[in-house]
Amino acid sequence: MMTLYSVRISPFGRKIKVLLKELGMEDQVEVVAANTLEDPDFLLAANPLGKIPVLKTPDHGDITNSAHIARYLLEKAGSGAAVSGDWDALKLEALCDGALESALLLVYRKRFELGGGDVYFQRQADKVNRALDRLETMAPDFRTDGVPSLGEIQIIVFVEYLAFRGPVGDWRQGRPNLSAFVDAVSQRPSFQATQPAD
Ligand SMILES: N[C@@H](CCC(=O)N[C@@H](CS)C(=O)NCC(=O)O)C(=O)O
Repeated sequence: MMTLYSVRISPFGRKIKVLLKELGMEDQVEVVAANTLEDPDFLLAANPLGKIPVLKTPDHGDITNSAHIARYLLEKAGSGAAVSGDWDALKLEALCDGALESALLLVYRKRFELGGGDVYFQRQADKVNRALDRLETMAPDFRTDGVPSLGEIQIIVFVEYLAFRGPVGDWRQGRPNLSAFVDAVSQRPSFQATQPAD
């Protein structure tokens, strides 16, 4: 049994939880809550950056960074894995992860009541909105049937985090194709069972 450090609200952790469900590997991983704000010793021992998710593995120790954890799980699932991690999927994953990093900075700004830095934070909001605009242009090519790719998983995780925390307003505004894709795919049990919550 492997251990995943995460919490329900974490979008990077949610990527891994959805992936585990879609790969049918959920029973191989126990999820242990880690509150990053408290910097618990067990988390810092596994990841000096104090970030989640972390996956404790029998063969490669503590793997940090959700993209690497995803790669590890896809490798374990083997060539017949239900979820695609091809280059298109990896590029989409990177776009959504990068936009999420910016969204998190905006959320942390509010939480820690950081004054100043307007130009810097506006740049973060611009990154989020440009990523959404790019996804809108790509959306007609996304599949709405079958198991989503790793990148498609992270699109759902990204926009549902935006909807939950609201750092940049309504992501749906002016993005009908992306909205249609999200409405169709987010109905899957893997997403329904991992909805963001505090
Ligand atoms: N690139 C990392 C980002 C991880 C990340 O930023 N996680 C957030 C929670 S969603 C975190 O741990 N934040 C606490 C902190 O930055 O101290 C990944 O993909 O795993």
